[in-house]
Amino acid sequence: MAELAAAAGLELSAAVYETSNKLRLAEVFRNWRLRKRAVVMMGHTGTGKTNLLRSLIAKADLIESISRYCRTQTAETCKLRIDRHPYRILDTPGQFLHESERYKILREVRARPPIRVINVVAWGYHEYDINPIKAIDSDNAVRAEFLEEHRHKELGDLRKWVPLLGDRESTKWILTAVVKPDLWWGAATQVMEYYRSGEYAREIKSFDPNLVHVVLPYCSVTHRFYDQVLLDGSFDDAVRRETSSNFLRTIVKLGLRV
Ligand SMILES: Nc1nc2c(ncn2[C@@H]2O[C@H](COP(=O)(O)OP(=O)(O)O)[C@@H](O)[C@H]2O)c(=O)[nH]1
Ligand SMILES: [Mg+2]
Repeated sequence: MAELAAAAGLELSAAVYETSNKLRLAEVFRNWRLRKRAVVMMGHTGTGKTNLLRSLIAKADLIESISRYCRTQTAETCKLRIDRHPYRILDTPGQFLHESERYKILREVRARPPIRVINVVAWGYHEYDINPIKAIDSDNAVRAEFLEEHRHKELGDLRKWVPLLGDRESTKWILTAVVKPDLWWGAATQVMEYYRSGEYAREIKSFDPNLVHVVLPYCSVTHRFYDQVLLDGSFDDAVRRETSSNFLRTIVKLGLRV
């Protein structure tokens, strides 16, 4: 390059050349680190993937100041820093209509291991574009059959995407974020047991017993279900702070696994 510049009659000092080389190396290294910490986000429509991503961008500040930016307005791919470490998070569309797109993304990710997954579940509290009457009864209580049906959808999803991940060699970890604890915290023991060692966990284990699967509660936003259902009062600010920082610290710990 220096020779070319000289041939073209340009003054390109060795120092400038060296610096430009270093800059390029730094860029290559940065990209490599980003690729190393690429995380794909899975979860059914209305579980809370996009809110989780937004919350991570904002809350990461709680651990350390973070420079962050989104590539697209819809935040399909977001770069952010958690505790100074860079991450690239892919927010996959969860709608039925987008299913093929979602699996296409997963196949692409699989072609470039290691795969890291943030899997968003919500104990069946999926909020999306339907008539709220299907989810909530006349006493403003959530219908048990609605929650059950949507937990079933979470399991159905899992059965489709886990086999696409490949084995433990290609998949470093799955972090299951059980979101919306502000709605179900009173039943936390039952909820966490279901995802950590119950039916949900067994489904992942049955595919590969060695997959690293970590399950943590996380509250992205305090919000009444379909703007109607009262929040669970036991999920107060202190619990929220504790669960949030635990979640972020875990991402950092897991992210450093190579
Ligand atoms: N109560 C509560 N609602 C949440 C939480 N996270 C997301 N939501 C709500 O769930 C709905 C779906 O969230 P969204 O992020 O769009 O889900 P996505 O379809 O998976 O991307 C929205 O109405 C959110 O306000 C949470 O932690 N707590
Ligand atoms: Mg979304």
